[in-house]
Amino acid sequence: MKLILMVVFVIQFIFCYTMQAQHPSGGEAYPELITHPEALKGFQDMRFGMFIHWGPVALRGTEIGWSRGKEVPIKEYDNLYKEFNPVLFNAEEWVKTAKDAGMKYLVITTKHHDGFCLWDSKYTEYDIMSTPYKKDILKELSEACKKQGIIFCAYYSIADWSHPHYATRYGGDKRAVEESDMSIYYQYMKNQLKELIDNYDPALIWFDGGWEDAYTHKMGMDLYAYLRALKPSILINNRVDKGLEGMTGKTKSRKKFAGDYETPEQRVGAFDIEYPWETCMTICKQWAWKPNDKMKPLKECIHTLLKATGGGGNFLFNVGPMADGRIEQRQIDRLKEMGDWLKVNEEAVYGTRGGPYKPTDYMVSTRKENKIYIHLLEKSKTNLKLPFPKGVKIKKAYLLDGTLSVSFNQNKEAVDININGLLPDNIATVLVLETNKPTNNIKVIERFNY
Ligand code: FHN
Repeated sequence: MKLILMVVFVIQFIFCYTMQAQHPSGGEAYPELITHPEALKGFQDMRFGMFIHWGPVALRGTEIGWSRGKEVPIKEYDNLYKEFNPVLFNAEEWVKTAKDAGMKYLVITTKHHDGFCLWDSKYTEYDIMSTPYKKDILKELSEACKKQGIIFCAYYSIADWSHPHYATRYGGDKRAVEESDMSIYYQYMKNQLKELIDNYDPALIWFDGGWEDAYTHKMGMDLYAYLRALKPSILINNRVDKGLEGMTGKTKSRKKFAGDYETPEQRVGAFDIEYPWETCMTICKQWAWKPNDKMKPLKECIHTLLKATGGGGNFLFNVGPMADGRIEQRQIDRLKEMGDWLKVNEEAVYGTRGGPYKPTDYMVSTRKENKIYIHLLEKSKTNLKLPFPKGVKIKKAYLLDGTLSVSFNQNKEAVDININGLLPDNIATVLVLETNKPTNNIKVIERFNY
């Protein structure tokens, strides 16, 4: 009997593992590599993360990297680190801000295009240990994340305008590039990335800045394979390679290029529940801190989160801390408002996947186990007539916040739903349809007039 049970268990395990969507992720040079299934599931279950763009440029309030040689003269920009002393930096507070927002992971610019490193790197003096602050930001932040249960992740720029062997400067910098040797710079990157993995154990590397021709498709695939060999469960975005079509985040050919997920930027990605993606967006206008920058209203922040999750993606929302180490109180307050909404409605976000209804201006949908969550984005829309798949029976319909009663009438191909009263939440109200079977396999419902 025991042997039979063992055999059954092994068959079930093999079936489950092979049934998980297997995403080729190593590119054409490494067809055997696939995205680590459990790591990907964990990433997608988290749905919502904090992006942080920070560095000595906060002293000037201009854009990180891009203001070098424009609003800030190059020599001045490259010497800001000598003034950088974020004495009010408190890793525990930053992580608590993410946690209070309902964010489950945190991605920080360990090195942006300007080349300044927020950690104690053996491979350069242009790092946090050369500033008056002299403390390892990444050490403090990764430890605070671990302590508070937030997943620590590292943004790393391939573009590095301060490294003598990085192949190009950029528009603002008229200096001729020394006889750069990209193979030397490539080894520098591998050394630093190994440092990051060995010392701070990020769950994910968020690459950026791989646009120059001198950084090749082969380099991208080799770097992906190198990192997966260092840490098999690590996730790596599609910007490690050359597949990115501009800022769309869409990879030209998913098998040809390396990367585990796509990265549409400053916009909600297209509906896609087959391939993982994450929208990244700024809470203000600028990625790095800017005085009096225009901040997004709460409704837009939450609707963006819901449209991303309803579309099958994650949402990585960016804050830019100030030079003294604090995140602006108004940004903290906005994120706390998002967290308060999520506290009531978190079941409809975390652990869900997009669909089955494609997002509209009035509603998005998510699903998990035997439930479909309809996120109603307009208060006036209280009567719904939605196509509904044959063979799936709705057992219960109710508002997640329990405020109003709901009645429904299901026929062979549709369901009429009536919410008795004006939707209470000015931001979004979640309607739950509890069914008689799992909902994740319901085919996508494209057209419906709601
Ligand atoms: O040039 C960077 C920019 O500064 C910022 O880091 C964004 C975030 O995704 N990525 C690049 C622009 O696509």
